[in-house]
Amino acid sequence: MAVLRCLTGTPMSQRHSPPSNVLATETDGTPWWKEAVVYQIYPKSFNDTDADGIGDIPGIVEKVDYLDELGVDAVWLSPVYQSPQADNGYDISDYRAIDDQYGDLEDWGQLLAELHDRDIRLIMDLVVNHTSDEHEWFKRSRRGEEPYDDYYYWREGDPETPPNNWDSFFGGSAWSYDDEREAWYLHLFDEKQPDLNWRNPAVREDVYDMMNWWLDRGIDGFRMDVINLISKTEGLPDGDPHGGLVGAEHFMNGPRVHEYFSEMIGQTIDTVDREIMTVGETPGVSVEDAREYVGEDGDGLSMVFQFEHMGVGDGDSKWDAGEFDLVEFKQIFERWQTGLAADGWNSVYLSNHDQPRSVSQFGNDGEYRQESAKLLGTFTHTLHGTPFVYQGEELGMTNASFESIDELRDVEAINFVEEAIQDGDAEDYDDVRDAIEAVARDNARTPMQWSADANAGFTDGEPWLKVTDNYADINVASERESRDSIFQYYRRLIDLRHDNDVLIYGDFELHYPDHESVFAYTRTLGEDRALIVLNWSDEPTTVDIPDDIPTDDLELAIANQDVSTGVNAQFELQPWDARVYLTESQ
Ligand code: ISL
Repeated sequence: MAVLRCLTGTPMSQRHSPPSNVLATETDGTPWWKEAVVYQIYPKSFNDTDADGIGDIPGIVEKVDYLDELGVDAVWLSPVYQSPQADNGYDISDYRAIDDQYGDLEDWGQLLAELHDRDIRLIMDLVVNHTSDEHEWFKRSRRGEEPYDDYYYWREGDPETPPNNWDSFFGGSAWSYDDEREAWYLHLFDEKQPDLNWRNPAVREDVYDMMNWWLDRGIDGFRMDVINLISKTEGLPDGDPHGGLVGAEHFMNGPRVHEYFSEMIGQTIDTVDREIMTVGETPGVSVEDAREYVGEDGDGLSMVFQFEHMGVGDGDSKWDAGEFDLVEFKQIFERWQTGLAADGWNSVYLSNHDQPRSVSQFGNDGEYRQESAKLLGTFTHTLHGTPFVYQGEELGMTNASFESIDELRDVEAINFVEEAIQDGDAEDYDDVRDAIEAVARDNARTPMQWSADANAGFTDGEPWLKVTDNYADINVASERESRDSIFQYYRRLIDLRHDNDVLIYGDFELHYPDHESVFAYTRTLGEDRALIVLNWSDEPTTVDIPDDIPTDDLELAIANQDVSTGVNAQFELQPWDARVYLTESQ
């Protein structure tokens, strides 16, 4: 692992005055983010210190030692900027201010300092495909004021007929009519999230200025929200109406996306003297697209979040979650692991604030919750790429139960229920409850479970979204106490990854591609090898060890159940068995 040091007062930026609290990597030429484990914080649900039922930045500061104890190297902080909260902060009305509910810039500065004191980096969320409709730019744009009149996609025409047939990600048309300007505006998400017009150079310049403003404050990177949606096909033509999100071919990985990315990186990240991490959130991206974003001759992003594995088994819509198919899941990972090995870098994740809880989606959150949560962690920490842990994943937090629509908070989920009832697909909430409890984003957003105290120790007030019922059993306090807990296992996994370059840089090779429940792979780096064997199922299974897996010098490094340390001719695997073997020399 690269050693980190805290630099104070050393000029780091080529542009302006030096940020006062910057972490630099001892220069061995390796970008720090390749060796890092990143922890995502969803601030609204992390820790509340002022009893308003909403998490806040002082609440995160209070828990910085917890992050340090877990051993993570960086925090990705979901948006804390000023926002009307139509989409929990992904609708920003001022990029340079902290929302009152979270604190202020001083609190934020303290958070950065506390993290950096512990050699933990801070990645900020960058949401620039759209702003809030309450952003100054939009307010002026809707009045037709120069130079903002062309900052968004405006189209005049019949107020009854949207300019094209594009869908919004959150249901309904991607267009809303604005009475003030007497024109339609485009919003790929909520109507309170108008899309910025990236074709306008002034928009791009304003975005880059804002990014530089944050870089000058000493941050370590950006997670870039739906960044591959920023370029739209010229003329905004109708999309193919059959299947999927209508219009996607005109706004995902659009015609000028590479130009915008290179320009953005060139004018922001590249002007900074320290290593900055960027992770682009890129729905609908293929390995080939990704290589162009992150490869050596690519646009300069460090890595992207791809979504292929998250939708395995889904029907036409995300609400139509089908049977998980491990063989397909393995094929997807093999493609990404090998596809970005020589040129590029992967991100590895199974959960975030938009997805159900990973142990509920990919594991067994009942009888085998402990084992399967540990298996999923073993998986994400032993692949090529930077692992991301979403808050509560390290405790094996599960999906929630929502008795009625009144308990939901997410605009996407509420729209879905309302539309289903309106369209006659459901009579009432109960008809769609299963879909909500399987996939709604609110599942991931329930308050972090700190203890068995009231409201899971998250707040002394009324939580903005209800706490999951199982908090008395699943919480940080109890996980910390038990040696065998999921939390302690995550700590060991993170250490193991830090201590073994083969787990970071090793080439990936898949074994048993057609096996329906065993996911096994080797990572190889020079003489060093790691063998990872996972039984992704509720059933015990035995597999012969094929000749292409060299086992003579392998030793067990970590396992989620009691197993003997050596490797015999067969693996006898318990349900959700997870093992990592390493060559002895390591
Ligand atoms: O969650 C989704 C719908 O089920 C995804 O399609 C999600 O909307 C998409 O991944 C983009 O997500 C990001 O941008 C959205 C915001 O709501 C999400 O929270 C954010 O992660 C708009 O800013």
